[in-house]
Amino acid sequence: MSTPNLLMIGDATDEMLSRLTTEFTIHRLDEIADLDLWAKEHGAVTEVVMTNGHHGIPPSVMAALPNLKAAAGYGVGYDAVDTDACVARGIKVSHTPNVLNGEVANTALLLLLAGMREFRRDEAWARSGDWEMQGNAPLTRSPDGKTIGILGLGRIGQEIAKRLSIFDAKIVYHTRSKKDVPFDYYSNLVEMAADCDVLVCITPGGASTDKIVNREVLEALGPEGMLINVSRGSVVDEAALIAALDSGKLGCAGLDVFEGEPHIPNALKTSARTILLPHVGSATRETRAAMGALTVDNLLQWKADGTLITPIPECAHL
Ligand code: A2R
Repeated sequence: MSTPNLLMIGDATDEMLSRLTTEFTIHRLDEIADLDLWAKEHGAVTEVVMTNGHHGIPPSVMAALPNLKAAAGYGVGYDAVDTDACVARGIKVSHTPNVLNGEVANTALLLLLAGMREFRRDEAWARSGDWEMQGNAPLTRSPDGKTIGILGLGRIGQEIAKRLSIFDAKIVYHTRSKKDVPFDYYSNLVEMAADCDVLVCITPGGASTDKIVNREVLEALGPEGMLINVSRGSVVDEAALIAALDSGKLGCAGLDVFEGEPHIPNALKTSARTILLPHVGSATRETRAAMGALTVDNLLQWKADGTLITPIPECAHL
């Protein structure tokens, strides 16, 4: 059986590797000391790469692989991939939609509850002895019956809306085009933020959403408002977020993603108004296994017939 080259950008789980090693000859980018030298021997005969939402396909790899035909991404977001360049070269790209919807929605709910019920403070109150020394912890806010705005009502956004129904929340949303859903639509994000207790960001990253949550949106959300970001760090203007939290113009923020991750600004780390997670929206064993399986399925299908199971929309015609 032939085992074509596969260039692996970033990591893979043991389960993924055990399925891939019998089908491909794997070259790991992080083990290649000199890419130009490697490319002289392997570049022209390497037609497929595996990558993830963080690394995308670096320009150096695009240049080193003149006959690249397919790229399988582990993750649903692909803003790190230059899709125009891929389409221009006829490179098919896949991602892993749907299999992580529930988990990312769970993460949004975790941040919502932790923020409104001040989980960090109350947990410390119980642990530190403050309860005995100072008495009962101050009251918090209930998530029940609040107005929750969802920025981006796609696969994951709709799952978040479904799970929020347990709080009897009023759901509203902002996207570029109105959807056929039983929720109020706002064509203006600032106006929606002004009417919301909580704003949940779950759009893709990239140019069209860059810093879409700006000072105006954050201040419209207001001193009692909560921002939740489980999309991409680029969607929120981080400097404006820090200023809004520091001045009390925004109540609190639950963040899984950051502009310069894995770096998190100190102002966010030290703020009592933030709940922070290290980009773990989909990071459970079960969900990562499903994402890994779909990534490998895409690679095996490409090897079998040159097609992908879950191509990104931009490449679906290729
Ligand atoms: O705008 P529309 O009508 O295309 O709706 C999409 C919305 N969206 C935007 N909303 C406002 N302004 C924009 N510039 C904008 N661009 C896109 O985001 C749609 O409702 C939603 C994306 O939904 P899906 O494509 O189904 O993505 P999915 O699977 O929900 O994942 C969203 C993102 C990933 O790209 C990762 O960055 C992250 O969640 O894990």
